[in-house]
Amino acid sequence: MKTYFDCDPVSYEGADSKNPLAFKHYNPDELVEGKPMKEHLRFAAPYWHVMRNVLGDPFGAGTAQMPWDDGSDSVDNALKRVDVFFEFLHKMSIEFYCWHDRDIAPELNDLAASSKALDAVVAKLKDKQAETGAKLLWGTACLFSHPRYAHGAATSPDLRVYAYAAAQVKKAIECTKELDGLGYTFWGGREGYATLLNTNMKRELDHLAAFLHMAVDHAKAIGFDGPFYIEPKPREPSTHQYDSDAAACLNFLREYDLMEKFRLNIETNHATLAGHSMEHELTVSANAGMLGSVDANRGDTLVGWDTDQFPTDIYLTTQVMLVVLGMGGFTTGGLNFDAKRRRESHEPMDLIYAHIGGMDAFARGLKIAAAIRADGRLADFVKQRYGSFDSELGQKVESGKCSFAELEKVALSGGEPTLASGRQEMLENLINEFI
Ligand code: XUL
Ligand code: CO
Repeated sequence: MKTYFDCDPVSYEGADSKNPLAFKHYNPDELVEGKPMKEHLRFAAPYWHVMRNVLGDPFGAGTAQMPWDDGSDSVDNALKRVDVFFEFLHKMSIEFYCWHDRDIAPELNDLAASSKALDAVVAKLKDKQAETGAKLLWGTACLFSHPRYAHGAATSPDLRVYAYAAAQVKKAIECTKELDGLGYTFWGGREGYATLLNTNMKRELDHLAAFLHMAVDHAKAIGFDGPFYIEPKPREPSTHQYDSDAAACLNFLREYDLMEKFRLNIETNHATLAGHSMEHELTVSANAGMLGSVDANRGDTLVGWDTDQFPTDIYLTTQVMLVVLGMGGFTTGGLNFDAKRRRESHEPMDLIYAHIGGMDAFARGLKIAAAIRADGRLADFVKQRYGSFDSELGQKVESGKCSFAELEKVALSGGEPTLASGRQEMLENLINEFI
């Protein structure tokens, strides 16, 4: 069979290798904290960026060379892409992947025709999964590209659009189940508004919640057990998106009684667009027991939009892996590279280099995070910082059994508290000992 990526499968050669087509740090079977790296990291490739992103930007057309693609919306072309994608997964040793319905199959003239096309591609994906062992990390429906969703999908003011979106999600969940997908994602790019002048926010949120409850019911009806993920993002394409950050999503899920089936899928570039660090968003999610999966990428501080670049910053990957190890690792989720090459990196081989970089950066982050945990000084410092709450009185506060009157007595008799240093700089030095 013709191959499209001009290299052997990428393998681990160690930190001294100068081979740009080798892993320097990602050694899939190497044990970290007693578990193989590949099981910690659970890398996934996104079909939309790997196969469908033409690398356009708001100022210019696409540049990506896709010698396998005839540029048509035919089912044949869609089926051909599947072979190329699985060649890519194999060469990268990436075991998981993710898709939107409209990435893998074309949107045709009517819904029934689009669904039929989807069935044909899903059948081929199923065969390829069986042949290679690759697994679907999550599926999702694209409810943001087509003009019908200009005013939103599950928050559209037009019930006919809402129904269309429901039908699309119903089918996408069924396809996810057909492929033994481990989860299903909702990212609401158009679920928000451009102006509040024309928007009834309360009604839109009620509609969104009703939509998600119907999704939960349908998953139950067809026996799809995996979690649903909500992926927070504050804006782009909408001016404001309702799933703006992890805290807003958690509030929404709690308010509408959706906590049970949902987890969060946290993406780096969305965190930073929300004015948070990735570490913050992951910590908020993990503290609520709701961190499900990660879209691993990064933004560019000098460019204002969601550039979806590959993660290469070891400090960032260390922070991510500290939270992931801290919560005991992924269960259904993983690290999906929701990342694309720069417009100038237009050759198929650039996909290989890009993913090698992301995988090596996370392998290093994993090893560093594990070393920091084994060392223990960081965790000890944080534990001691809250030590006063380990006292009898502190435990009374934490268990909700204390009163203001009791605390007032302590304050009156204790004098002015002497504060301990937060030692931020010392801790930053400590982290750098490992990086
Ligand atoms: C958009 C984004 C999406 C979701 C899936 O910013 O991250 O690709 O991950 O719809
Ligand atoms: Co994403």
